[in-house]
Amino acid sequence: MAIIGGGPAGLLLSHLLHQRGVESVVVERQTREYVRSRIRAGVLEWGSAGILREAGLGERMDREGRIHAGSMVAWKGERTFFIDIEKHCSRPFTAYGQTQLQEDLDEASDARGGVVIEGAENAFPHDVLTDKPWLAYEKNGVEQRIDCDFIAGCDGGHGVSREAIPGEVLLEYERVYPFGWLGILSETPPIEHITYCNSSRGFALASQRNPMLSRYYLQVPETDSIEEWPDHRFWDELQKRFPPEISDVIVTGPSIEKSIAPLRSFVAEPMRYGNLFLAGDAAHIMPPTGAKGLNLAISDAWYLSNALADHYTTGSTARLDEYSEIALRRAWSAARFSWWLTSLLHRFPEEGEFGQRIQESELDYLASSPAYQQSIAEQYAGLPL
Ligand code: FAS
Ligand code: PHB
Repeated sequence: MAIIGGGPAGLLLSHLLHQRGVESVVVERQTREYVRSRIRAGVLEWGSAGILREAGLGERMDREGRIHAGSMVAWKGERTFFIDIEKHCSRPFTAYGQTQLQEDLDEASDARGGVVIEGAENAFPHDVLTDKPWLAYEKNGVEQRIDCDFIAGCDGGHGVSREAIPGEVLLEYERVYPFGWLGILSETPPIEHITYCNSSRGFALASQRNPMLSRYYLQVPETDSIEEWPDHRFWDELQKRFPPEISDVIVTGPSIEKSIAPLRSFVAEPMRYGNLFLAGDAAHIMPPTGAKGLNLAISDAWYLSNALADHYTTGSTARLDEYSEIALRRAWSAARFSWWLTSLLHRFPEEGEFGQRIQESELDYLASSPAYQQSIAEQYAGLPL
């Protein structure tokens, strides 16, 4: 298999295929250092952690990751409520950064002699409707070709794989949100719980990477730049959005990373075209609110590697034929939950004060309803694979 993209989806797919006796080559546009430098996700669902452990990739995650029984929600500048995922569905999640996972995947690839071609330019799938597809790319200006049985497009939200699917076949669904997430990393002790905050000033999130590395986010207008957000302004605004019982325990410090991520929901159908398969952000983009993007990349890689292993061992194409339907069912479930949680927790100016009060009322109801908590807990924890 030829895999375009050496992010979590591509490297995990390559690792899982190797374990199933299927050979693959990964072509990655950037260097591994650059890929690691992108600060992204921080939450692994129960199912994702299980896949990584089963694949022999869980040792550092279990050592450095932190298992959380649930997440905290704060609203109205005064109310807080702990959504007890452990109690409601016995599938606690693990706080473990995507950067660490990328390092683990790189290390596993090196250990197994994985072939990852960095600095690969102009990769593009060819003849995907034949049984002899091939991948073209350039390395140091020299054109290269990989003849293969299948091609996986794991090239993220701005990759090229989708372009190999004709416009009359490809269906794209998108919702763009009028704001972004300004995120910082600081070498400070995080607060205990991952805490989501609905405030009339805008959304805020407190997260973590390790006992001395905190991750915080603020909803900011999509037109903002990081230059407009010096550290003192970030910390001041963050503490204004959280209730005092939380803002009083936030330890501030200099940021060591600062970036703004746009928010959008995107799903492309189908996730298969002939012998080209899409996985991860190449097929779907989630607003990070629900912490689903990375987890979907993991489940796509797991579904696809199992389907390919089935094909090579039994000759059956049944699971390959159902890959797109199964992966899309999970992607749309995550897209709905991520859209709903984004709509509940962020400030939408066009919704006015009525919209703010409706959100606060829904959070009041959440705090009062075990049934509602159960529903949110099982969706946040991740539905069974
Ligand atoms: P990735 O984008 O990680 O990897 C794709 C790889 O393909 C990249 O390394 C890229 O260099 C390479 N590539 C692209 N085009 C190529 C080409 N033509 N040829 C060769 N290689 C090519 N998810 C969460 O759950 N929580 C979060 O807080 C969160 N924050 C995010 C912030 C940002 C700014 C972004 C962009 C995403 C965030 N995500 C978050 C989602 C993120 O974690 C993705 O879901 C995850 O990286 C998906 O992994 P991949 O599908 O491997 O895509
Ligand atoms: C993170 O730690 O980056 C994180 C945590 C929870 C989210 C999104 C991002 O929902």
